[in-house]
Amino acid sequence: MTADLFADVPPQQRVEPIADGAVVLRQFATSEADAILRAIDTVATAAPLRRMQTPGGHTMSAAMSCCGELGWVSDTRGYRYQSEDPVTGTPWPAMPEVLADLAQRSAAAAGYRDFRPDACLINRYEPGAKMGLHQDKDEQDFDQPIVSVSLGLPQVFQFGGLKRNERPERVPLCHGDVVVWGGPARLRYHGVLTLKAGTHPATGPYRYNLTFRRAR
Ligand code: MD3
Ligand code: FE
Repeated sequence: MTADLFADVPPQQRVEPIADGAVVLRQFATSEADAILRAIDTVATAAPLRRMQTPGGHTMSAAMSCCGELGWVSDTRGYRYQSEDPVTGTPWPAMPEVLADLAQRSAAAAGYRDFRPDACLINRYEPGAKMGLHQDKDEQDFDQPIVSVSLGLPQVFQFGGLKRNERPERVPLCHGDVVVWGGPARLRYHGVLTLKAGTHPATGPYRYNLTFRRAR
């Protein structure tokens, strides 16, 4: 008889402030991960993951899609939010309830009581993929936070200052981790280092990151 002594022990959820205005909710999404991944599959069936062009003519290494009223788009004309997917020419898929609900509960746990995202950007990283230091400033109201959810392989997040030249801190983000970025952290430079190869039971060779935004 080998009873599972830990069957009823909840995952190690912790709240870690990582900077003024930024809170990591470790393992906040772990119990919902499979439902979130099914929602990502549903979105990606209608709005395929694609590698976008940068205004400078490069191809991003992360594959992206969006759901919600607005989606973030990059091409040689610039960065913007728009209501249609340029690949299909149709509106982005609606934000699945499981995603909208998670975003709202995460923001509330960090003190933002009525966060109603109108855009969710889905990033999928394969080994070798990264995202260089940048600011998220295509949204209209910087008083609104951004909620990020990491799933699958771990990846090192880089968190810099308000100027590109400040040396970034490194924070590993793992399966189920949620981060809420608001207040003075909202316009800080950030990015992720190159994803190392591996296999995660839930996502295989990939890391997914969802970012929930209020674009308008
Ligand atoms: C700090 N994504 O989609 S998530 C992005 O892992 C993006 O895919 C990264 O940066 C990723 O724009 C990082 C963490 C994150 C997201 C948005 C932020 C940190 C942030 C906005 C402001 C400050
Ligand atoms: Fe970003």
